[in-house]
Amino acid sequence: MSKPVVAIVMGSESDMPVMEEAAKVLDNFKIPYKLLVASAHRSPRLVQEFARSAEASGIEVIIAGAGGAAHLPGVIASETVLPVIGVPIDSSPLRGIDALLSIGQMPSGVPVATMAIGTAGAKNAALFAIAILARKDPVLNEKIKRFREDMARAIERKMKGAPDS
Ligand code: RP5
Repeated sequence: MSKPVVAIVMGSESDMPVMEEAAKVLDNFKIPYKLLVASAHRSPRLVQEFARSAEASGIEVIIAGAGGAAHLPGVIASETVLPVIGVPIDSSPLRGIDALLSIGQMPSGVPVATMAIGTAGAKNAALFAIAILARKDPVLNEKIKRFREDMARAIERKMKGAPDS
């Protein structure tokens, strides 16, 4: 099996149902990835070790999902220059609004790309990671174009079958 180029990190095992959606997209595009549960506050050493060694281990993009105070993507970004894509998880009583604001409001100097809350964000995080990888992979770039075309065609087909068309 080829070495992972994307890492999907999440703050808790309870984030897995959302973050699995990112993994499924990467599977469809045949992108090798690794999954890791590491919490910025419960297992900070693990997060630090992962982030510091990610670049040298061949990872090119990091997707980090967390709920609540959601400092995981920012903490990872503070320890690596790899692009970090944050996914706010709707795991708290505030339904992800807290995580969205926390991940989105990174002070200047250390960026985190912020996706939508929940499964849409997880899927888009994977597509965004693929778009980054595709900048130096023309075959992957074509796959993204085909994916977009297929998406448009599926909607067009549905509309053609709809009563008023
Ligand atoms: C965050 O706290 C995790 O990312 C998760 O979304 C949330 C709740 O974690 P658990 O209490 O379910 O482990 O750090």
